[in-house]
Amino acid sequence: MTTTEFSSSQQRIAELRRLLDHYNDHYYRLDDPLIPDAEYDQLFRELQQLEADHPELITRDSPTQRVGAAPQSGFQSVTHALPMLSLDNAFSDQELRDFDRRVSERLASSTAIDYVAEPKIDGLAVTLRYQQGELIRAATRGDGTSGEEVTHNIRTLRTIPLRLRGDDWPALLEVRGEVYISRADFQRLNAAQQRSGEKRFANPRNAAAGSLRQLDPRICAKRPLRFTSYGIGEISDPPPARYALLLEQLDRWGLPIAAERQVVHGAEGCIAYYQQLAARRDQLPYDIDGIVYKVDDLADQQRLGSLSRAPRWAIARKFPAEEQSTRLLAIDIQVGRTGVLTPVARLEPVEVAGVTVTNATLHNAEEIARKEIRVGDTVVVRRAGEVIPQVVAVLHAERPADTTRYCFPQRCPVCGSEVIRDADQVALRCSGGLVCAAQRKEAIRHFASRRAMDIEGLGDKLVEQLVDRGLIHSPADLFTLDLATLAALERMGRKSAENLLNALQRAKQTQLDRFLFALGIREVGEATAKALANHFLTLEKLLAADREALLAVRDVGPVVADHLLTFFRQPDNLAVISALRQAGVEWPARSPSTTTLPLHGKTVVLTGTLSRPRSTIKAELEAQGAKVSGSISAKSDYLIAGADAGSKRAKAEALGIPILDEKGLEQLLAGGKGEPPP
Ligand code: 9MJ
Repeated sequence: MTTTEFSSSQQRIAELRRLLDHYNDHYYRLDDPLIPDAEYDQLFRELQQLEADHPELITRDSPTQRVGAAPQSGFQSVTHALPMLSLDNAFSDQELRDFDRRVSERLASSTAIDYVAEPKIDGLAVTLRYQQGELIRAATRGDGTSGEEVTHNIRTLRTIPLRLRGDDWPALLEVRGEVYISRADFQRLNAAQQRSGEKRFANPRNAAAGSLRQLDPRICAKRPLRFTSYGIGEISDPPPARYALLLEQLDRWGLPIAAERQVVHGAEGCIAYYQQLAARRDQLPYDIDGIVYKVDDLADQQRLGSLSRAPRWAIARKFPAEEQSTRLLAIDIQVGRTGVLTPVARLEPVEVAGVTVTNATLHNAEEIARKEIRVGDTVVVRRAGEVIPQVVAVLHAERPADTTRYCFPQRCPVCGSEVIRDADQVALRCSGGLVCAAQRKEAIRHFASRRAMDIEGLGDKLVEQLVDRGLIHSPADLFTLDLATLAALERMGRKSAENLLNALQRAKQTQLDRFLFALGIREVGEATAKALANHFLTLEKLLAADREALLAVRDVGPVVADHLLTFFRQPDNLAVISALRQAGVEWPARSPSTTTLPLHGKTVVLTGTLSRPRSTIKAELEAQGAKVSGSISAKSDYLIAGADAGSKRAKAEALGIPILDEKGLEQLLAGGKGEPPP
C-alpha cells in the first residue's frame, strides 16, 4: 500500500466517524433521523471494513466500538451486569450460509444446527431486573455497557409484569427485550399528536424512544408501548438447556414473547423461514427490519461466545430496506378520474426494496406543506409491500440553498380550468369536468356505461384509442364518428364498427334521468338523477334552477346543489350538453299528469306567511304531482295556511276544505314521499 492510499483511508475513516457520530446523535438523542437506516448501515459497514484493513487506526471513540448513544443528564446511568450485545447483520442468503458454516465449524458439528428464528422488531432494547419476582429496575441498552435507568417509564407498560407469575422463578432474573409501538397504535398516536398540535413522530421506533426518554412517567403512560422478550442477562439459577425453552419459561412467568418464533434447522431452514416471513411482513402488526437467528442450544451459545460487539451465536438477516433517500427532481400534477389533483414526485431513480423507483405519491397539497417538501430536496422514499412508493420525509440538512417553497397550481395543468377545494376536504380538484382531457376518458366511459347511456360495444380500450388519437374530446363527439374512422381503428373490423354505430344510434333515445346520470356530475348517482328529473321534468328547468330551487329537490342537499351549480356554470359543459342534443340525443317529455306521483290530481292553495319561500313549497308540491293554484274554490283539495292568513282561510272554512298548517304541509309532503296510495 502506498502512503497516498494510506492517508486517503485515514481521511475516509475520520470522515465516516464524524458522519456516523452526527447521524447517531440526531437519531438517538434528537429523535430526528437525517438519513435512512440502510444508508447508516452502509456507512457503518464501510468504516468496519476500513478498520479491519487498518486495525492500527481503530480508536476507542470510533462508532464501531460504541454502539448507541451515551446516557443523558436527567437519567441515572446503569452499568449492565452483563453487556447488552448488539447483532451482526447478514444482507444475503450467502452471508447467512457463511454464518451457519462458521457456527458449525466452531462447534465441530456434523449435523444441521438448530436455530430459533424470530422477527427482528424495530424498537428499543431494554433490560428488566426482577428480584424475588419483583420488577426492581429497568434500563435502556445505551452503549451496551451502560444505559439509562427508565424504571419509572417501564413500569407504565402494561405488557410488562411488575411481579412475575408463578413461584418457580430464580431469585434474580434479568430479562432482555424490545420496547416498540405497533403500526396501528402508531397511526393513532400520530393522529392524536396532530390534533393536539404536537409534533408527529417520524416512525414507531422514534416514538418509542422518545416515550422512554420522558422524565415524567405520566407522558410515557399515555404512549402505546409494548414489549417482547428475547433473552436474559444475569440469572441466579441455571436457565433451561435451550433458547426456545427459555422463551417458553419467560412466557409462563408472564413476559411477552414473539408469537412468530420457530425452531429451524440449518441454513436452509433459516432461509425458508426468511422467505415465509418476508411475504407476511406487511401483515405483521409491527415493523420488523429483519429476522434474528439464534443457536438454540444455550451450552453451544456459551461455547461460541461473543466478540466485543455481538455474539457469535446469533445473526440478524436484514430485509431489503423499505426506505431510501434520493433527489426530488420535480413535482408533477396528475389529474384523476374525478378531477382530483394528485402531486407526484419525480425522483432520481433509486432502488427501494428491490425495485427501481422513479415516481412517488406526495398525496396532496397539505402533505407537501406539512413535510415542507421542495423541488431539489433529498427525500426519504418508502415502498412497503405492494403499496405505491411514498415520500415520507425530507432530509432538511441536505437542502440546497436555492430551493423555494412549492406552490400548488391554481389552474388545472391539463385543461387550464380553475382548481377548487372541496368543502372540508383536503383534495384540490379541477373544475373542468367533461372538457378536461385527463377526466375525459373516464367521463366518456361513464357516459357510455350500461346504466347511463348504455352504448354497447364501447369498451375501455376503445375509449382510450379514440381519446388518444384525438378523435373524440367529449361524449358528444361519439355521435360524430363515422364508419371509415371506426373501421380503421386497432382491433376494429367493419362489422364491429357497424355494430357500434348502431348502438350509438339506439342510445340517442334515452330518458332524462339516464342522461343526467350519464353527465357524471359529482355525487349525482342514479337516484339523485331520477329525483332531479321527476322534480324539474325538463332539462331547461333544471338548468335554470338556482340553489334554492335545487335544495327543494328531495335527495339534494347543499353539497349536491353546489356540485350541480358548478357543473352547469361551466360554459364547456353546457356546450357538450348542447352538442349532444344537436346530435339527436332525446328523451320523451316527462309530465306530471302522465306520472303516478303521490299528489297527482290534487290542487293546493297557499296563503299567509310561511317559514320557507313560497316558490320552494310550490316546487315541492309540484314535484309530487300537485297543482298549486292561486285562488280557493270548491275544487281545491287543501289550503296551506301560514301566519296571518286572511280571506282565503275564511273561504276555505266556508267551503269545508281541509286547512293545513306548516306541520300538516310537511306531513302531506312526507306522505307523498312514500309509495303512492293504492
Ligand atoms: C429484536 N430487535 O427483535 C435481539 N431482537 O438478541 C431479537 N434483538 C437480540 N433478538 C441479542 N429478536 C441481541 C439482540
